[in-house]
Amino acid sequence: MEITGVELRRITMPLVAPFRTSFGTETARDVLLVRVVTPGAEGWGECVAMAEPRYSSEYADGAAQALRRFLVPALPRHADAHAAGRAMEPFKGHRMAKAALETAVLDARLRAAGESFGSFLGAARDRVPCGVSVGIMNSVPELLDAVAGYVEEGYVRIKLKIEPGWDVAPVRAVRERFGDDLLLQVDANAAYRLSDAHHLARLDAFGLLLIEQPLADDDLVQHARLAKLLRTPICLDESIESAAHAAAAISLGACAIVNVKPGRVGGYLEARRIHDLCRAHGVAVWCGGMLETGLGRAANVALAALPGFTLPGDTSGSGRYYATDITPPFVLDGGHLPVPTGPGLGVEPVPEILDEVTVSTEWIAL
Ligand code: NPQ
Ligand code: MG
Repeated sequence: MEITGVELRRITMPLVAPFRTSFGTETARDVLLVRVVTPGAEGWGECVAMAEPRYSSEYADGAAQALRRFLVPALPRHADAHAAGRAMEPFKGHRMAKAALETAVLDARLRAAGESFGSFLGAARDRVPCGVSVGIMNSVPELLDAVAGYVEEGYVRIKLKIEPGWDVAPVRAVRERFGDDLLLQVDANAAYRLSDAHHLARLDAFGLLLIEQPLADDDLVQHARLAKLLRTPICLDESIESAAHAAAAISLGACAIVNVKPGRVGGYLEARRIHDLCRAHGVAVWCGGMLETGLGRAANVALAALPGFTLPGDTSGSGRYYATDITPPFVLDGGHLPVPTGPGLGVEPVPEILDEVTVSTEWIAL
């Protein structure tokens, strides 16, 4: 497959409501899109880096610079996704930037071949159950209203964002209001210390599916210590940037569950390796979310259909974040999203909508 060039496109998407986590409040999503152009087809990749390096060290402007300066120029003119991955390997880090380019190459290739992402990755089902991530709110009544709305929409699992000062009380309130059958989990985005173990153990009373990334990104050893002090299973997100990290976390006993985000680990190929590794070790995985547009969402839904994804993901409907998505929207049906079946991602941006949200474009000839 001959790649003639790569377009970097910046878009800004307003969020339907502010989304607050332990690392900050977002009101709009600043997204970098990568479009790979070949004579037969074009392919899209969505870079999940935030505008500011708060979730991880990557950020959208930095990812764009890594792409234009190093990653795109390293692409062979004739490349499939594996070759693209190999060509980018000499450059350290910048996994979200690499993931976007690899995804765009893979999408172009699959569209040309008429094969879907789901088929390529090894999807085992045609729809996936969906959870939703609920931000930190100003009050418990406000939170209960938000959760009630999502339960009403059919979400099969609720994830509450927590931080010190917003943990036991909101979890207790949601349990009391919605009962013990609601699938419920929490995500701290690295906001606690090991010295908070006694406090976090109070969450054990609420039958949570898991607690996600309670401690610092770079501290597998302390997560292993914490795991011994909690009954709630630990799930790692920020800590796992590769299959090697996942292997280390599993052998240390740092987690019982892994949140797989293709952007965080450098792409869908590495995400699939983590899935395979975890499955072989009996470690459950689920697909995380980074407020993707329909492009990133399509690929995530395909990934979430792999057999080892045994827990509902943060693969919410488009409407969870955006009033108008750049693709035809993903809409929940009985708590599930359908795995796209068309070639490649199976969805395309709507040109007029894409134009409306575009802030800049840049063409890099190969
Ligand atoms: C998580 N996502 O699992 C992340 C964190 C996150 C759905 O909870 C802008 C861009 C804002 C990416 C806020 C969910 C974000 C973001 C939170 C990612 O930890
Ligand atoms: Mg998380």
